[in-house]
Amino acid sequence: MADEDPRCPEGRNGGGAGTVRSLLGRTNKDWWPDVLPVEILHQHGVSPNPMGEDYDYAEAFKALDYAALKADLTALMTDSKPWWPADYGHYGPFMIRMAWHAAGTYRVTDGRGGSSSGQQRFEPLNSWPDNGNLDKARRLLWPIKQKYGKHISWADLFILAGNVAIESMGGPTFGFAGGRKDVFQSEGDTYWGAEEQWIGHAEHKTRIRPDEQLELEGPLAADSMGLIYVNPEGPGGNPDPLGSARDMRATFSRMAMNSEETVALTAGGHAFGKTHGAKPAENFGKEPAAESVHMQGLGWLTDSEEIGKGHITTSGIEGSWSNNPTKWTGDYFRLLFKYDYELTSSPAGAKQWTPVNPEWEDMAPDARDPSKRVPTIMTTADMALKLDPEFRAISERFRDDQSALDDAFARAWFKLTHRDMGPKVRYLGPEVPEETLIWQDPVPEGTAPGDDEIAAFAQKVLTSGLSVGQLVKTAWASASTYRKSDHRGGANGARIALAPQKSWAINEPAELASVLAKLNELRGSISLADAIVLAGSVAIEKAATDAGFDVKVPFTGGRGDATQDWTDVESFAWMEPQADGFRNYLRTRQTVKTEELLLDKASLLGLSAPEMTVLLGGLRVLGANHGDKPEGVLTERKGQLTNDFFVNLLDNETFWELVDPSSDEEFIGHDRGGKGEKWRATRTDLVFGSNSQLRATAEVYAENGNEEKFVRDFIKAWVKVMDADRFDVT
Ligand code: HEB
Repeated sequence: MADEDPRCPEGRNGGGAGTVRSLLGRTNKDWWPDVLPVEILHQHGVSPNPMGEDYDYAEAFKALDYAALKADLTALMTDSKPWWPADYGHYGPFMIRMAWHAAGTYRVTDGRGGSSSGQQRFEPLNSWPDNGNLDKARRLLWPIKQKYGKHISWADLFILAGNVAIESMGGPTFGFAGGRKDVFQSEGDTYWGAEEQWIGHAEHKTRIRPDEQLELEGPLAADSMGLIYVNPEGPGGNPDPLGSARDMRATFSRMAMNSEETVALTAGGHAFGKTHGAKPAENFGKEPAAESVHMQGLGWLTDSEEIGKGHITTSGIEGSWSNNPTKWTGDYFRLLFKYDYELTSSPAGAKQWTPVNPEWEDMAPDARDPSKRVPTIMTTADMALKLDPEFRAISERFRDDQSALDDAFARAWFKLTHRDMGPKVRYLGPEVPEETLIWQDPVPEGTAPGDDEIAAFAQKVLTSGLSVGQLVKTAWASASTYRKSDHRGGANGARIALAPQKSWAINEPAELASVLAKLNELRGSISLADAIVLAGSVAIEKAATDAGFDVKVPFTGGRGDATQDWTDVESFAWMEPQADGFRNYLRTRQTVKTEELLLDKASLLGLSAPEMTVLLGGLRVLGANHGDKPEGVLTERKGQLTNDFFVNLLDNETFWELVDPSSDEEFIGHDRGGKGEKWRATRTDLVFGSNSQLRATAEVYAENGNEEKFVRDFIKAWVKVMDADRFDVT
């Protein structure tokens, strides 16, 4: 059933059944009210980015001395600093954890999170419980960041440091691509959860609660706010390895990782380093965002004498997984299967698993004193790899075949750290792998049609019998899958003609199939992807001409057509829209207000409020509503590109009533004093009259003298969406 679909992007489980939540949940201001509100300086289009408009990161990256940077990173790994000494004299494991936590916030449902903008530098991530002490890892990198300056972003540096760390300990990597541009403020558009308490707090509840029929709320990908994936001590702190396996599957699948990738990543990661729980957590300071100014952005203060002894607490769990924690070996699986493990407690009181009667050689060196040996450990999440039957089969295979683990780990790590970068054309640097991978959503190169071809096709489209509404809707359906969060989707590739998109309810499969069949018949050698966009442009030009405006819709050809074989159906399935306000579509009522879903969609498309407004008003009068429903079509001349939506919405002579008092989704517009029905509208339409900021924008488009401005602004915003994924030409 649709309303039980765990993929539903805005979720319905937050805080318990029936809860209405806001789009963004708890924000930085709620968690840390005292943080200086620097954002007040960046209103009305003022940018917080000190690099300025002219800075081109891709250009700057090309001038980077990549080999020198890698050599400096390699040297850093074993250059232990007294203010935060390296465990075993090697920062490698610490850097891997930093890189993994930078990438691991990604979720495939809305494409947000991930490493691509360096968000770990800002609240909330810099202060998340699971990111404990990673502030030091970033500080250790500062001299290198300072040295290479504009040529390497923080976001790229985090991931590259992870790669160099793996390589410097003998581990396998698959490649590295640069191209992650830093931003200079906390991303305000990401919903991280509705929790009012951090994990560890007595009131805190895990998000996956099978007893209460609670699944992981969409779009989230971790079992608690502040964690990257699952609670290492087990579900809700219970040392239940099978429950942990269940939660691992739920959370890792939210980033389109299968079980093999999940096992390879976790075991491969835990080949290295250790957990930290040498002292009870009360002995340690607050998170960075809550600390005093003299701490200079560092948090989780540990007494310097304690640091020297290695008495650090991060997760609270204490010990390493392997007897060789700074070397890539098969020891993780060897020990996991060689010993029985018993539940024990760390000095900090965390639940962990210790091998029964380990042999001396299977014990690990002490992090500060290699002459001492200490027992290894497993977390409850690690025990899941042995006790869950499906995970166990994979683990045994990896135990017996090191090269299979090498390959699976290297590939899964590359996917983890690059999958939010979008298509391969965005990759930079000398270590970009040749091989094309299905999760890169590859699209074969296209050829731009010539002017004559375009003109001939346009002529055929106009006499094809397809309506303006059909053509506009198809082009919109194709292009509007784009999301700036992970640069997936978009019109290039024409994946709208492939599974799963061609059968998404939002795309009205039967009608879509007939429009695509017609376009295929007419397009000649033009790619289907280009033909879809071009047909939409032709329709808009006609609609503008019919309204009395002589305008051109700019078209940039050259899109290619993807194949079904190179389309990751499962991972695209997560992208199915549950709502699209631009087509006045709502699958089922969500826990957030329907107009918030429009805002979310506009944000993923990278639109401003004026762009969202002008597009929505234009799409309504062009007839692009899902199922051709009448709501919001506030015009007597559907199919013409006019500002009628705004003029009629803001007409003082109309008043609005609920269609049915049991639902606040649909409304009837009456003439004041009259009873006759004039219009129908949804919440998504009416918000442009009720919200003060959107109303102010709608007024501009309803004003006398702005009719042509409306048409021109619509076309500009339209083309922006059509070309949003054209990294091949920009
Ligand atoms: Fe990990 C660490 C958990 C996955 C890599 N980890 C860790 C810890 C914990 C964990 C608790 C500790 C922290 C402290 O310091 O205290 N993980 C975990 C979980 C999971 C994971 C639960 C899911 C299942 N990892 C992972 C992955 C990776 C990793 C995927 C990659 C790939 N880790 C890691 C490392 C480390 C860790 C490298 C170490 C760090 C140091 O040494 O510092």
